[in-house]
Amino acid sequence: MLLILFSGKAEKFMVNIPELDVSPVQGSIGKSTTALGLIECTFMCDSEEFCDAIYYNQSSSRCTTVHNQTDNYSIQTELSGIYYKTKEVKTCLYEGYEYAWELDVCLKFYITTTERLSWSYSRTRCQNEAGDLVVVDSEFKDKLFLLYLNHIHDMTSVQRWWIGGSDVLNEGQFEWISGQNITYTNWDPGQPDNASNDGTTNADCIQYFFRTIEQSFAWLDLRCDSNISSICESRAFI
Ligand SMILES: [Ca+2]
Ligand SMILES: [Ca+2]
Repeated sequence: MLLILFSGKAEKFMVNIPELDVSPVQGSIGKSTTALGLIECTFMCDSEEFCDAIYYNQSSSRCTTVHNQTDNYSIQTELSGIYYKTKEVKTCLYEGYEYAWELDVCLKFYITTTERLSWSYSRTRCQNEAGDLVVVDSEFKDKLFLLYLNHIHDMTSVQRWWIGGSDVLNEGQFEWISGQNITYTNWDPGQPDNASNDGTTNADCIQYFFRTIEQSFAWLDLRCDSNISSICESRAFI
């Protein structure tokens, strides 16, 4: 959704997906190459203007992107370690939201200085746009956000992002705003510590924070009244 780095002309015909045990599909192969995982494979598709679907073979790590695919499969299937996912296009109702086909949600990244707000004000703004702060409840979603945020960081140097989790209700008991317990986590080592990096306590809200040594984002707890960037998610429409 964020990258248009590659564009190519694609022709329609029946193709076999290399190394994958799937029937020929209508379309043409964009790339067929090694990817580190399913996320990297979906990101490869993002970077291709005409990509409509990916096939990812977990055992061989081969990612194949397909252009102009017309066959209509379900959103995601897993067949003996082979993942298939279509790059659907849906509409987002509110301005500035973009459809993330990998997650089937609309996302908006509030980036600029004037857009930086406290956790609760950021949350209210998302709710006014028929959504809420993003809930990062799976490794897939987290890894995808790490790629998005690293990409945005390269362009804007934004280092902090509110997401929809806190221990406001019960100190030490972090939960998502959806009410789900937090099971998957990506805490930076030593976090959460109920402290912010200015030495103050009562850090109750979860942020993605850019770690300069690792050059990647992880979760930290931070005071909820800190004004930082935020990520909203809302339902997509067909
Ligand atoms: Ca806390
Ligand atoms: Ca902390």
